[in-house]
Amino acid sequence: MIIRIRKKSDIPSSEITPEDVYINRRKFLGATAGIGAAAFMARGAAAAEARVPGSRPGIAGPAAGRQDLEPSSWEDITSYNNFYEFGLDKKDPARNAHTLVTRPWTIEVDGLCAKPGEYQLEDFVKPSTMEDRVYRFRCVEAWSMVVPWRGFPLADAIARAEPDPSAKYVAFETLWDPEQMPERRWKPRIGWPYREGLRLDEAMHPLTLMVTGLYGKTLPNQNGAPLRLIVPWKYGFKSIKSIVRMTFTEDEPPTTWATQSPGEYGFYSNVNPNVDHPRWSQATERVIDTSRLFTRRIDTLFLNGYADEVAHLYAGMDLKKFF
Ligand SMILES: Nc1nc2c(c(=O)[nH]1)N[C@H]1C(S)=C(S)[C@@H](COP(=O)(O)O)O[C@H]1N2
Ligand SMILES: [Mo]
Repeated sequence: MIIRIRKKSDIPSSEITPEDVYINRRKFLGATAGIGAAAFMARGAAAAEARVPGSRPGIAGPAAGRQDLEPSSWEDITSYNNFYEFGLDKKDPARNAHTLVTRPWTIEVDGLCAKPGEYQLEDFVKPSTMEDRVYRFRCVEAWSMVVPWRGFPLADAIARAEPDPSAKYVAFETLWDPEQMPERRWKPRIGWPYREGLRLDEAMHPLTLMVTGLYGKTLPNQNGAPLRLIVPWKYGFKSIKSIVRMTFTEDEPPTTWATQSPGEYGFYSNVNPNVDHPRWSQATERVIDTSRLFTRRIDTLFLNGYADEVAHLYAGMDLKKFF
């Protein structure tokens, strides 16, 4: 993965939040602290419409292990992205991903399952199971955000496909269409399409989400519209965007970054402050918040703060070996 270090002088003035917006945002957050995501949802669409870009709507909820962290702003979440198909700079996806055509959208389900087939997005996504969840998000490049996603448990989609008992993993693929995606010069370096995978028990865990929205709104293209994965205890690159295929396999499937650089990126990619990347420490993370003048660093938590929920999945495994 390419690490770019941005100098303070590179921050455009448009990223600096005016003081009055900032103060109102804090007031609003203070007033809504302690209100859960369910209560937020009950307030309905009127509140959702009242949001202005750059403000942080009053979504409060458990960002596991880190209740002190506020959700990152809409602005930060949608303008500081990794989506290499649309360029390598953090600002490129927001600039370029408007060319991605997200309707109609087909998801192919295949491999070891009783109900393979091609699903239209509308059939794949069941609105009745949609939830808002505020999750910590930790990139392997040692930066982090807190994101209010909207989505449904991946377990629901897996159950509908009825995987065979021999299926042990599920693999995902991103759309690869050079006509819509400008990053063609990477073709020889990265074996497109972008691929990811999970062990089936990780995929079935209730924290694992298929995401279609952000802050209660439709997912912007740069964040992986119309359908992306979120696995909150793993490094961000596991959370594959713009998914067109889901395949059940018996063997561990090849994944983009582990294929690209096996010494640096493993299949598991669990957030782990005790296992450093060969080129940098994973013990701390930089909080992305362009409304602040100074960089804030916080300690990285084992399994990104979700250890109580997911550590049992790795019982008896050497996480230095299976990184
Ligand atoms: N198809 C695809 N999915 C991807 C990536 C990518 O380059 N292509 N980048 C990954 C990485 S490294 C991260 S950190 C997250 C970023 O998600 P975000 O832009 O919504 O924060 O997407 C992941 N999913
Ligand atoms: Mo990442």
